[in-house]
Amino acid sequence: MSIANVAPALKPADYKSDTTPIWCPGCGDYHVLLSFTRAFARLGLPPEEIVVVSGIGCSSRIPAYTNCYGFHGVHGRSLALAAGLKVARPDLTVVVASGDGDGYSIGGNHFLHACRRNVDMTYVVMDNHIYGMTKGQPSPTTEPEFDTALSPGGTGLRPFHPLVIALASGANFVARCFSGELNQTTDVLVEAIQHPGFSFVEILSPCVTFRPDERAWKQLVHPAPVAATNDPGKAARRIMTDDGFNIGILYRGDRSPYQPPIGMATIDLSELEKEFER
Ligand SMILES: Cc1ncc(C[n+]2csc(CCOP(=O)(O)OP(=O)(O)O)c2C)c(N)n1
Ligand code: SF4
Ligand SMILES: [Mg+2]
Repeated sequence: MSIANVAPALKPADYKSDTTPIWCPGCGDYHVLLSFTRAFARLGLPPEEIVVVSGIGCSSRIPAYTNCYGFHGVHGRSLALAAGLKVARPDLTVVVASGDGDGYSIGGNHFLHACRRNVDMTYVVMDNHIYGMTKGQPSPTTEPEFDTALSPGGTGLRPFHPLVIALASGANFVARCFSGELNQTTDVLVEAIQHPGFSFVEILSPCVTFRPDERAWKQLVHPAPVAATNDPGKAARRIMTDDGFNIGILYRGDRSPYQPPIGMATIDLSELEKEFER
């Protein structure tokens, strides 16, 4: 093989766009972006074969900061968009980025059905237990006693348990990460992208502006004490009873990914374009 034919290896910087992130200094999402670019480089995927899809929120700004194809969609609808894209273009690697408000509140119903459908894509939720972009309203993962001017005395509401909900709904890969653990988050993303079917990765990513208390997460996280299982019952029991801070791959399933029904008309994208032009 001639050396001239060997494509140079891509580096994480090759997946970054020229757009400078406008996240607050210290926001956990900076590290999530780094994990994305490192994972893409490790997988050696050409940027034009990756699509990063998102909804709305600070976390959902991430497609603009990568050099891949991107779609900054409407609030809570990223999964519907991404599923359609992956079914039409199975050759592309589809990674969806969301936040706890975008993904579990307005997009909650789509989350359930995306897990159930098991389309081969990776769903990353940057969970900071708050609506960061709109200045600190409680989200479905905010602690009931979290007391602010926007939720005086706390909401008193039991938080949502995204990992158990994902498992019960049929996600084929479930992991929890912490943005500050860059190497581990990169390793998990590489596996999540490679795993067939719907992979769900919840990344605890502190909002230093509206949840300065989350700086303490760095001291609270610890590696999951047991290896990932392929038994959803066992995984659910472990996740239900853990302290919410064990990180790593918690479930690797073996369901076959969604395949469009045999005989389904193939989509002629040029025809679709003509429809839009009318
Ligand atoms: C239909 C609609 N409703 C409400 C909003 C306002 N809004 C923008 S971002 C957001 C919450 C984002 O929270 P989260 O997904 O947790 O992202 P974060 O900013 O914390 O990363 C809301 C309610 C909107 N843009 N569109
Ligand atoms: S408001 Fe919070 S989530 Fe948004 S950029 Fe600032 S620190 Fe990050
Ligand atoms: Mg949030």
